[in-house]
Amino acid sequence: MKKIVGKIAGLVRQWEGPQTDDLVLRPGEFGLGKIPARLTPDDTTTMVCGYCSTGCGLNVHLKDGRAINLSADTHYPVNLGMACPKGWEALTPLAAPDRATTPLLRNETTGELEPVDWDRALLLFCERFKEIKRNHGPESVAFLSTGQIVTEEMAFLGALFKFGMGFVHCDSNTRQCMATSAVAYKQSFGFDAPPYSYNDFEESDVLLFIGSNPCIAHPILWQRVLRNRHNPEIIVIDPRATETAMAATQHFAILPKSDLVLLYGLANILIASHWIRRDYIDAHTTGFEDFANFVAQFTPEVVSGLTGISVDRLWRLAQTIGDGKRVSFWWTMGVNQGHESTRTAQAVINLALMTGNMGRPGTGANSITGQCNAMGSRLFANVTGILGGYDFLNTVHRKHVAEQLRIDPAAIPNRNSRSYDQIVDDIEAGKIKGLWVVATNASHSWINQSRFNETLKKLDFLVVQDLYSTTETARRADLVLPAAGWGEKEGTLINSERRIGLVKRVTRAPGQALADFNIFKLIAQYWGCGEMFREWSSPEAVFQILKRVSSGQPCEIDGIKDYRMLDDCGGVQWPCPVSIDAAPPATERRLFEDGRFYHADQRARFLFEAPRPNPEPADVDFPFILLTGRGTSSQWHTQTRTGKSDVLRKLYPENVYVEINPIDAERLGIAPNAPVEIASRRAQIEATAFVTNSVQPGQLFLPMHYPSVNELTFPAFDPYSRQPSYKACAVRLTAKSARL
Ligand SMILES: Nc1nc2c(c(=O)[nH]1)N[C@H]1C(S)=C(S)[C@@H](COP(=O)(O)OP(=O)(O)OC[C@H]3O[C@@H](n4cnc5c(=O)[nH]c(N)nc54)[C@H](O)[C@@H]3O)O[C@H]1N2
Ligand SMILES: Nc1nc2c(c(=O)[nH]1)N[C@H]1C(S)=C(S)[C@@H](COP(=O)(O)OP(=O)(O)OC[C@H]3O[C@@H](n4cnc5c(=O)[nH]c(N)nc54)[C@H](O)[C@@H]3O)O[C@H]1N2
Ligand code: SF4
Ligand SMILES: [Mo]
Repeated sequence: MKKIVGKIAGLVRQWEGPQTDDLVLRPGEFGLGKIPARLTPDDTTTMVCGYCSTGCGLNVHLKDGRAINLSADTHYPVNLGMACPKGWEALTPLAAPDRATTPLLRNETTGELEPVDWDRALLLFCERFKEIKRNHGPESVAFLSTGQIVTEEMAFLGALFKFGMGFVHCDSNTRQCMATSAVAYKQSFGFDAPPYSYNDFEESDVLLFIGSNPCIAHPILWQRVLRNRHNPEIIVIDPRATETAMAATQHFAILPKSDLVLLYGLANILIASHWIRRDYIDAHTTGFEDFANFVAQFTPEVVSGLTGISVDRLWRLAQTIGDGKRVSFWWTMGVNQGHESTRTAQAVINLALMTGNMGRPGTGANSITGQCNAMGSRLFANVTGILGGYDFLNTVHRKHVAEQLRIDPAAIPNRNSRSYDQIVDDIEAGKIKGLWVVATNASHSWINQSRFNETLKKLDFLVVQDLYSTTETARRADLVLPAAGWGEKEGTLINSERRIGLVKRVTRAPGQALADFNIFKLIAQYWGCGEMFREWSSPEAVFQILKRVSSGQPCEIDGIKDYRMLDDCGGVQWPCPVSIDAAPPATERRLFEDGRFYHADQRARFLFEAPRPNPEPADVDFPFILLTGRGTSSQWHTQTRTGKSDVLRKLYPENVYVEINPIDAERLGIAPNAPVEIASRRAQIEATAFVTNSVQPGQLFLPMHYPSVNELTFPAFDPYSRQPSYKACAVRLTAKSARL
């Protein structure tokens, strides 16, 4: 063991690199890979942004081989020279003083986190998790990870944990975000496949945004909408008059969580009015007759009563869809975060199928992803499916992947992992005793936060791997592993239109922080399964493994030769089989142009189910419905990164504020900017009143970026995707009582 440890200490030093001012980026290489030889140390290179799923290309300006500045890339096919404030400021958070620069271990006597070296940290990591496994079995340790590390790291983490370390249960923040889209697509199309390319924003003559606020959450995608030359009808379905709703041609301020009823009602009008494409339905789908019979009960009168939209406006909306030649349907968290979200997403898909708005330019049932690599985590993280979109329950799949990875098929679990909420339940029940949290700040972002944080106390060992030692989750850890961030390591990210883009190492991580990739490599060695991952030597080597594994799958990427090709092409969309005719592959591609879906019969399914009431409706004691979501384009989630930029901090309110309709404010004697209290059945928090017509009477909105917000939320989950319903719980609002 000693010999291995000595060797590994050497490896750590090697990966850290000397702590001098040497070049990070040398001519002829980037990070550990290759760049065009023309690059000089004071030149500019390009890479994709590491915040949202838009996946903008950024120019990185170098001095002496290190990044000193960023600007938007005018040639990248995604953003065409534009970037949002987070992108422009992406380097700043890397230099924050609270970066974790050494591993930190909790001193059991003082209770403080104290620096230790990597060797001690890794020995302890393995010792503690092995001890838990020995005493409680392979289901007693879990990890929670992310949609915000590169695909190669996600794949490594999932393979290491399940095949190498022999555990079963893991999930990621993608559950909070994209699980609904993944399940909905899989059931309807036969594979988790968002069909569009960004060009569709520009090609539509009608665009519907359902529970989606791109002006704030995907501002560069909104710029693509503004480039549309067809004078499009832009329809927003959102209880709030968001920035996007205000820019739309029609806004439907539906009652929260009434989307399913609305979408079934629209289907009913479209069918009754023959505004459907019978030829498309007959040729490419199954289940339409049953669906048509089912939606007949959703008459405009019934739907109007349940959604708050007048019968006239329902007709107008249906007609706009029916008259449209190229209609695209876009949805985001207003749909995905709900108690019946999978069926709601499928109700959107059904509208696109029945009107034949699929596979043609400017059409599609299009879920917009959230995090920079949520799509990577859906297909390549080894969490909900085996690497490359395979199924853990399928013997043939397990055997195939094992062959491709050259491992024993018995190393691949033959059952699915517990989902995030079930992992939390298992911790509470004492079944899961060890937890490893990688690149997510669960203590802030998980629903019904106080219970989550209480539950963490039941763990025997909590490891947090993050850029910062100060996150709400890291502060609760027994062991903190310091990670390098975006720009300090390399790999690929997959954006909302399935485009695989490249991230490069353009600056050095501080102190002893290591790329997640190298942390996983070290853990494999210390755990004793290093041999299994011998081929996983660098991110690009893993990329080659993922090409091999996913070959023949809908998400295949065999035709992407190497990182250099990604760099030259401005990213490449999947699928990209070796046989792809264009070289380099066409800049923008959409799926299902031939009407063939991924089910065995090549037909898409109409899936539906009776709507169910919101599990926590407003009542006499808690008369408001609380909506939550993104506040400004300068804030990112739990603010661990965006909160570190002076520039971004100037662009949003420092303290938590709540949007209140003027009618409610007046009734409750709440003046603009006055302090208020918001209480749910779980907690009470304070906020500043933002009196605005953007929310309807009886509703409140809190941005998710402030740590107290999830103390209020109610833990309801969609039964199919297990995605939390963050956007609707019952609360009470009062003016803050004057201090005595
Ligand atoms: N600036 C910024 N951009 C981001 C992020 C960020 O943190 N900051 N996060 C990224 C991530 S991970 C994600 S997932 C995306 C999220 O992107 P979006 O989903 O667009 O953002 P949200 O604000 O969460 O939710 C969208 C809208 O859903 C509405 N809504 C609430 N309840 C309902 C309902 O019952 N029905 C309907 N139809 N609408 C409802 C809300 O009012 C809100 O305006 O943004 C990504 N982009
Ligand atoms: N009320 C409410 N709650 C919500 C939502 C909502 O709409 N309303 N939205 C949900 C959604 S859609 C999402 S996606 C989640 C997001 O929730 P989180 O994932 O918890 O939010 P982030 O702040 O993005 O946390 C990412 C963490 O990873 C760290 N990190 C960044 N890069 C790296 C890296 O390369 N390596 C490592 N090791 N660490 C890294 C960051 O410092 C940060 O601590 O929040 C969910 N929570
Ligand atoms: S829109 Fe998204 S990908 Fe583009 S610069 Fe902003 S955060 Fe980065
Ligand atoms: Mo998300």
